[in-house]
Amino acid sequence: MIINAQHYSKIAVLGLGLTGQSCVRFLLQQGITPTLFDTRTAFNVSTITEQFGSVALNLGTFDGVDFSQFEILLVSPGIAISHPAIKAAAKSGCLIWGDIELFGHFVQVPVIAITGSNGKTTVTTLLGEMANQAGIDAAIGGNIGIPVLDLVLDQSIELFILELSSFQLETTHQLKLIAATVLNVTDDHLDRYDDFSGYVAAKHRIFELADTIVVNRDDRLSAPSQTKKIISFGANAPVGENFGLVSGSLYQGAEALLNVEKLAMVGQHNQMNALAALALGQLAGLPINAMLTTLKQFSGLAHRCQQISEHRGITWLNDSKATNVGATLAALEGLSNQQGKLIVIVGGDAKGANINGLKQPFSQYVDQLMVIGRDKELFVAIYPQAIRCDDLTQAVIQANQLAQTGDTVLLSPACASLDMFKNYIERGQCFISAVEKL
Ligand code: UMA
Ligand code: ADP
Repeated sequence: MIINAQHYSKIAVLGLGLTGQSCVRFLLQQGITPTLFDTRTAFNVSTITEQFGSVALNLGTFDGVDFSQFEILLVSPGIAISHPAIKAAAKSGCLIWGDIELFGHFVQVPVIAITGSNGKTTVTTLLGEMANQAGIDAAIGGNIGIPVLDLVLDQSIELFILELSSFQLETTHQLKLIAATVLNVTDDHLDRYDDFSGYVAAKHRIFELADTIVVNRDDRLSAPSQTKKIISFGANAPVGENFGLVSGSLYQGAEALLNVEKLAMVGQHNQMNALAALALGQLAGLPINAMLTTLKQFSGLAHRCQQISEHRGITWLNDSKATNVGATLAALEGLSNQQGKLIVIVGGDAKGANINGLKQPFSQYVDQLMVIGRDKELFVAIYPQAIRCDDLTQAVIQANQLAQTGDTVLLSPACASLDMFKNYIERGQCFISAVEKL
């Protein structure tokens, strides 16, 4: 049954971050005045009143709040829908939606969506560049930091490319996607899910929404269990219409597309990202030449395995966006052939993840491990010779004392930054400025 958002007027917006504020803006444009809720008592109310005037605003815990008077709860991704008050509202018939679901009720052009534990932002941005190179007015949005409701009414947009998180997928039910991918699945956000299977199930919700799924052949958790049209990518020879890697070149079926030396991005994980973007782009009808031109130009994004300096002949790499084990593994594997010692800085908020998957790669690739942050002892447990540091700046100073010409120092924390920084960007900038001060 298609439920049309335009039939509803009693709507509550839960959470007043980027998403919540975009929901309020959009609803007011539609002539609907929502009731607003945020659990934070220290919330700066003026950010809301200055934009929206006197809208009903409730701050503080949701415990004991009766949401059943509303027809729709628009829940922000930072709020767990397992909260008892939200569950009770759902039980009494209230619809639990996110901004992505509401977007789905209004969007009128094709939509592609990208999820996965790592590579979402890279693939979303890359695909957006490919579309624009092909002369298509494409917009990127979603978890990448651009709320989709701020874009949906823009008549000039011909194609939407959305990065979706597991949190956003939990509250999305009827969005229609021409194509979607789960790039890969490794442990993440286990502070929000009961276990790994809960996280995987949230990611897999994307399969219900899409006509065609782009599957990673090297990760069985990226494949749907239901019958679906599939195009695959992987680090081996492809058959049929699928994408793959043969003797150092990107291929579709038997056709060589591009030697990986010509890719502006580096690392095998980025070769996989390139293949995923090619598959999605082809499903959106993008011409291959425009996509290959983009791959030769797009050198990746800041804070992702980015070389920042060669101070004293030491290579300093900023991979602050490595907020989980899978991303740090990709960085270590990408550096496996480098000459000289490898010094790695890890630690922060592990979000409840099991980090044991790093034990073997640490012993294989890493010459010295420096640990910081709240969960540093988890890393000491799997690598007892790790050096404990008070903070990132101290870790940089100590790494500099240990490193010599030809060595590499990599910040790839395998953890969220929130125990020490506002976000991964602030952490990356702290690393860059500590290196600059050496
Ligand atoms: N919060 C409360 N009480 C509330 C509402 C929020 O304490 O009532 C807290 C949350 O626990 C969280 C913070 O406030 O710590 C922000 O939550 P939010 O839902 O208000 O977040 P937004 O500002 O709306 O940003 C969200 C995404 N944030 C999250 O999923 C936590 C942004 O992804 C996304 O860019 C934005 O919507 C636009 O779509 C950020 C993120 O960290 C980058 N995503 C996670 C990730 O990539 O790993 C999933
Ligand atoms: P996301 O948006 O999913 O967090 P990003 O593109 O921002 O993904 O990259 C986050 C981290 O994951 C970076 O450390 C990056 O080097 C790493 N990464 C990017 N693509 C992949 C991939 N396909 N597999 C594993 N790690 C990846």
